Amino acid sequence: MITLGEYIIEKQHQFPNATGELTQLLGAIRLAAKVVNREINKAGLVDIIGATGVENVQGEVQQKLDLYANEKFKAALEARGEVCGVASEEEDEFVSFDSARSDSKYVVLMDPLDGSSNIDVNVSVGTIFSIYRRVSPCGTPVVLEDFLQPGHCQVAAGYVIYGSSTMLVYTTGHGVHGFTCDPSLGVFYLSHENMRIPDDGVIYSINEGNYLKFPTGVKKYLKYCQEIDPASNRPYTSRYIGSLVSDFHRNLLKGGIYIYPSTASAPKGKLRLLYECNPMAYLIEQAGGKASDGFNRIMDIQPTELHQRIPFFCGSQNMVETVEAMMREYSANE
Ligand code: AMP
Ligand code: P6P
Repeated sequence: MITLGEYIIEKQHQFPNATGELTQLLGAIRLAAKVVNREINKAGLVDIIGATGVENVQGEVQQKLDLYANEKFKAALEARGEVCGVASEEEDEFVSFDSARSDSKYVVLMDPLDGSSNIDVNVSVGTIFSIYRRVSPCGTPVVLEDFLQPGHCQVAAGYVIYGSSTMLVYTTGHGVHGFTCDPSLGVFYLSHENMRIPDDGVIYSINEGNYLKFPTGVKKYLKYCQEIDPASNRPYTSRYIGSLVSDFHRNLLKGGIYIYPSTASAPKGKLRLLYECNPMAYLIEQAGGKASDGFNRIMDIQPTELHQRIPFFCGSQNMVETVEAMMREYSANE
């Protein structure tokens, strides 16, 4: 039984020149995850459930636990000292930590509590994080360009899923590893080393309520999923939780595809490139899967805005390639 902390330090030793800064940063995320997990598990008992009435930059009403999670992750990251700034779904602009942190070489982008509208109906939610080396000189104030890096520059990425059990899943570019929290001790133990997503799956996750607004290629793919063809294990199964981390985690374990495409009303889709799609894309690629916007690799997209949205196709490699072929075939007429 190896703990998350022991595992992180063991991996650091594979980098003789490592200073321990990334180790410390990952430790801060581990601590904040425990604090948020504790509050989520008793959300029904204390007055931090439900909306604040305040809208975030996305125009979405913020749930109180959204703000709580945002504050706890920011505080843990600032206190640990390895991060010079943070960008968050809950923050209109990036947050530059005080000058004492300007020597730090990492920035963190996060969705502190994704799927939070599910909290008051007791459905799993998650935290998503993405870590980069800053591109501006250490010792100077962090700048927007430090956050607008393509996903292939990520140093690390991961998520916490606050579900039937709480897990932390992360990658630093050497595979995907999952740790399960023992609530009696508040300790994350290695439970899923070297997670791999099957090349094929029989689960598709999409909000079919938007069907009429989907691109033709997506409509064609959905009908493909629903055709009766036992030889290719179709019809597939539709599973959509409405919480990205939950749908992603299930597909990672069982195989499957998650799609949030552009729609007539949302031409860039709903999910955010920097702190939802890029970290999930890093994880899925490290697990042997694929992530695109229907045409291009997510991690090659050059960001232009902090909260920019992007259509998202993510999961088992063969499933993503099948829908990408349909997107290419039918996009010419759209
Ligand atoms: P550091 O000097 O701690 O910032 O580490 C330098 C680089 O070594 C990091 O950007 C990673 O690529 C790698 N590294 C250091 N510590 C770890 C760790 N605990 N797990 C995985 N990679 C690490
Ligand atoms: P819809 C939650 O708000 C989220 O960002 C993802 O976690 C989830 O997959 C998606 O939006 C759900 O969106 O439009 O289907 O309700």
